[in-house]
This record gives sequence, C-alpha cells and structure tokens, in this order.
Amino acid sequence: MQSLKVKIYIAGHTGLVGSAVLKELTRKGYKNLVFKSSKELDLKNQKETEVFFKKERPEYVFLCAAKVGGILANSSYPAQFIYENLAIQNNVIHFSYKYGARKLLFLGSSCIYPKLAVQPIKENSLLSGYLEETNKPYAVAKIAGITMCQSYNAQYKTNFISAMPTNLYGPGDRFDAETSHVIPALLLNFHRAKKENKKFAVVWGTGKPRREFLYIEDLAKALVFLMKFYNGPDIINVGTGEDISIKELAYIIKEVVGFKGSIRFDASKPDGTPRKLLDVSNIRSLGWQPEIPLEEGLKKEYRWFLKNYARK
Ligand code: GFB
Repeated sequence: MQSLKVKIYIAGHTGLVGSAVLKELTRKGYKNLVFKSSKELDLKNQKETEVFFKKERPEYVFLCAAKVGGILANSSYPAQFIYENLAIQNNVIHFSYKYGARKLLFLGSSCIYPKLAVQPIKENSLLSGYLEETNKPYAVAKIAGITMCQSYNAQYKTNFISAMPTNLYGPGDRFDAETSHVIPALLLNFHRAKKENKKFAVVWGTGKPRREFLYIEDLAKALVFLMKFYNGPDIINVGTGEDISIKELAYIIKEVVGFKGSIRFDASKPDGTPRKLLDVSNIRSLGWQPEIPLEEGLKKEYRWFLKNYARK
C-alpha cells in the first residue's frame, strides 16, 4: 500500500470496523477504494462474490465483514454466527487468492483464545485449551479463517495476515439492549434510565469479569499500519494492554451519561470469560500504540449516540 493509487476493497464497510477503516484510508488519501453494501453484494453467496472479484480484482483486501454481537446474541444465534462467518470468509479469502490480491487482512477476535488462557494472552496460546461456551461457534469460525489464511500462504505463497482485536467500541456501534456488546448496551440502558428517572439500572452478570476495550479509530489506524508494514505468518494481537472490571466500566458509563440512580447486577445473566487481556508487545514493538483513553472514547461514543440514535 505504498502508493495511494492501489485498489483496496473494504469488505463490510458499513459495520463498526469497516466504516472506521474506510474513514482512515480516505483520511490518508487512498484514492481507489472499492466497497459494496450487503444488499448489492451478498458475501455469503459464492457466485456473486466470485463475479465481484473477477471484475474488480482488488490488490488489497480488508476483510471486515462478519456476523458479530454481544454475549447474548452469540449464545442465542449460534447457527447464524458459525454459518455466516464461515461462508463470508471462505468466499472472500478464496477469491482474493484466485483473482490475485497482493495482500489480505483477516480480522479475528480476542475470544478465539482459550477461556482460561494465561493473562495477558500471547498469540501462541491459540488452540492451547478449551474455548468459552457462549461464543464457541463464532470463535471456531474465526479460528478457521486464521488457519485458512495460513494454509493459503503455505501452499499458494499468498500474503494473508490475521489481526486479533480486543473488545471494540466507538461511533458506528450497534445500540440494542439485547444483542449489543456491553458498552453500547450500557450507554443505551443508562440513557433510558436517566430519561425515565429510574431509581436503578440493571447490569448483566456479577460485574467481576474484566475486559480490555479499544477505541475503533485506534483499531482502524492499527489495521492500516499492519497492512502496510506487517508480513509475518503469525497472528498479531491489537489492544491497549490494559483492562477494567465490568463493575468499574458501569460506574464510568453512569458518569458519562449523567445517570443519577444506582446500579444493580443481575447474576442470572452470563459473565462469559473471566478475563481476556491481550499481550500487545508484538504490535507495540513494530511501532503502533493506541491514542484514545477509555473515558474520552466513551464520551465520544455517547455524543455519537445522542446524534444518531437518541431521537429514533
Ligand atoms: O460485550 P460483551 O457482550 O462481550 O460482554 P464478551 C462483556 C461483559 O459485560 C460480560 C457484561 O461479562 C457481560 O455479562 N455485561 C453487563 C453486558 N451488562 C451487559 C449488557 O447489558 N450487555 C452485554 N452485552 N453485556 C463477546 C463475544 O463476549 O465479545 C463475541 O460474545 C466477541 O464473540 C466480543 O468476541 C468481542 O467479551 O463477553
């Protein structure tokens, strides 16, 4: 990606990750960007995807298209999570190879690592233990994608790299009480509780699990950086290297939103993995580091929510 004229395809450009990557590439001055909405091109459909790749022949591919969701969405729709992710990545990876892409970046997730992995989690702990049950179908699909990239590199000499981002948040998130990830769910939940003058708001689980959160613009910068400079065969973690308990997070979000009531924890809801803090020494040693602290990122996301969602 040394020239600004190279043809770059962003798969999933309307999602949280893809839209941030598109924005970052535009900001950097790349001029030949290709993207299609899921209505125009269904990446689950092998024929449609092949026709697209045959015509466009992108040189660089950011594979950001995926079926994603929070802990409850993952456990409620396991079939969709495994099928849709396998189908999308199968098609995009294979046709990127078949139609000569110079490089592809595949996105995994920190949930691909074993539930009880040693913390902070190093890249080499992949497949060293049992997965967390609530997101096993999603994790298995993502592990298949990583293995597919590595297998194509080994057999066909492609340059397909895989990045493992930690939990993400920021403008472009999906706000839904049931299926969102924890940050948009709590912003929405506390916002509604504030509007309705509720005495308390409910947070799922015990509040004890710890999570690491990366602001979406920091991730987009990391992905463009990796596409330019990283060519290794191994997966690479992308995170902040710091985590926080869900309880601490809930209290910060309560402040950001300005909700004055109290917080109750509903332990009948799943906690998921107790902790998943990534070891980010590899990407840091290459020269990338995050810029946006959690509280600042949460304020930006809440402002975006107020502008885009609150009146709907
Ligand atoms: O964000 P979340 O769904 O992702 O949940 P995971 C994180 C933690 O927040 C869990 C708690 O311990 C939840 O119990 N939590 C508290 C809430 N209140 C809420 C709420 O209102 N909504 C949600 N969603 N959580 C996902 C995986 O796991 O992480 C995906 O299922 C993916 O596969 C993603 O990898 C990054 O970190 O638990």
